Amino acid sequence: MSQLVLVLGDQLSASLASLRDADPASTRILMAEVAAEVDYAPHHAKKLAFLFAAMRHHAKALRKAGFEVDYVHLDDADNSGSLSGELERALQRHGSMPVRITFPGEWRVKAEIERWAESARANFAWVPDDRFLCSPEDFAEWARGRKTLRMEHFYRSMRRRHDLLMEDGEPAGGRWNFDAQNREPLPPPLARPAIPRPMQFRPDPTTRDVLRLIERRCPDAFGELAGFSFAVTPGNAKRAFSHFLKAALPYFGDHQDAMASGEDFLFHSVISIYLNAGLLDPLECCRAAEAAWRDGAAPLNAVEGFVRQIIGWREFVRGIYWLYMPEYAERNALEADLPLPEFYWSGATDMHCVAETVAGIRRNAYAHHIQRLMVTGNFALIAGIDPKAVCDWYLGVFADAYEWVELPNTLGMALHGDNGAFASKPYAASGRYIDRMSDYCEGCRYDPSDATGDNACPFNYLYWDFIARNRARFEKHPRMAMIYRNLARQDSERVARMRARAEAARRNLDRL
Ligand code: FAD
Ligand code: DLZ
Ligand code: SF4
Repeated sequence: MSQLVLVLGDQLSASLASLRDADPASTRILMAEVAAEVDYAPHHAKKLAFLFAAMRHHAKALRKAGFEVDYVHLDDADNSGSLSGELERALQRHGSMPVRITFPGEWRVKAEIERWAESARANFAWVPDDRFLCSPEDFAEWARGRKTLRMEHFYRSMRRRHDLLMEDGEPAGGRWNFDAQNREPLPPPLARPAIPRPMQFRPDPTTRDVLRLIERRCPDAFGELAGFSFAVTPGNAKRAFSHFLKAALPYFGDHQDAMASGEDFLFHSVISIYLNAGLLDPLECCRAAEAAWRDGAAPLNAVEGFVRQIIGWREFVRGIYWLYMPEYAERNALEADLPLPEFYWSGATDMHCVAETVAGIRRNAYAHHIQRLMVTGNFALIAGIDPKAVCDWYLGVFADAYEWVELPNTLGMALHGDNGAFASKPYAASGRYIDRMSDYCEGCRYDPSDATGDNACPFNYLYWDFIARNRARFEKHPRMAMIYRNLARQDSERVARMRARAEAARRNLDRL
């Protein structure tokens, strides 16, 4: 053999850069289920099951393509427990040879492997991960000299570069962004389009082996393993995506920011889990969505919104991650320090919006964007929860979470803990926002229109307390001036009552 290629758990793409031109006759592949990767975050049982089942299916496909694959199972007796340990063992088994790995998605993994390569004096090289449309180097070039990094500017350059939704050099429909049309709450049940379910897949014998492994080895893992129905092969992931194109994309735009009780997915694609592990290709998904618009099967506001999330936000947050890591993960600009309430795990809170969101996450290892941003994220922001604890939770509980995408979204977008590296102002909101965008408040013991009474919605007094608490930071911010004028207009006794309520609540958030 002339080279060893380690394929990581989120590198399950048929055309992975490190393997694209590799000769199966002279390439040995290593894939390893290891305890260190299971334990570095409080992983949801369905995330572990998804990843290991997809890894095992991918190993089979690679063998079918002619490669020798060393596949290390989590419960193999001599499993070393870490990726670097498995690299070491593989070289001992097969003798010294060059090691190639596609660039990883997490700083932690990069640092571990580089440490190993140095201490083992390995002949080692990273191969750029070209499954992303913008490399960290290109992003750094784009960012150089800019006073502010805004997704919208980046997104426009990506639309042009990849000729997506463009007509004669101009954005299709004459506008770059149709977000203003994408904020419709859901109409009442009889007046709304039927809400489809994401496509589900029955576990095959390989996946059933993994489900038994997770039950046995990770009995205390967060979340429900029962009902596992994710796709674990590229073919099935494509089927799930085609189903989304037909059944949900036409409504994706209008109701992108809506939330509803009992509706875990609404019109979202639920493809991040597949994109991030490599089962789907981002550009192919965008081209397919564009084709749906050109064929008249989906409106432009839906397709533009979808494409923006993928070539805009997804690429942009990865650029931010590699631009600022490793210092980025240490930021805590708002000096938030409260522990994460227990109800983030159990869902046991009277706040119906939070209880519904956490119950959905426990079931599915998934919540859609507005639940992540405006319910669990917003609560953590206005209550002042320690960003490290919040980020750890987000990294574990979502099946699509890898640090390159989780960290900028949580620390930056939701918690403003990066001091606004890319978000112009904090996404803080009171219960009125949640009431406008959902039906959660109808089933809640708290009252979204009350901020001081016995049944006052905690989001209301925590919101105003957050605004008052951070006055020195945000008062001069042009986009927050109206909020501070609003605070100044309020009766000072009312503000004092809200702040006292918030202070009491912040002493024991689990009472809410
Ligand atoms: P859709 O709503 O159907 O969107 C289509 C695709 O666009 C998604 O699959 C995703 O690939 C991409 N996308 C949309 N928004 C974003 C975004 N803000 N950043 C990056 N990609 C985006 N996404 C992850 O993939 N992994 C995470 O760990 C993650 N953590 C998040 C944490 C917080 C606090 C917030 C606010 C958002 C987070 N997101 C994360 C972004 C977003 O919420 C998810 O990508 C989305 O909910 C996935 O569901 P979907 O596939 O149904 O997305
Ligand atoms: C998330 C995860 C888990 C749970 N387990 C493994 C594993 O056993 N082996 C592996 O190669 N990768 C795993 N991963 C993904 C990595 O932790 C990490 O997020 C990515 O490799 C970063 O690119
Ligand atoms: Fe959430 Fe407040 Fe509405 Fe209850 S009243 S669901 S706590 S926003």
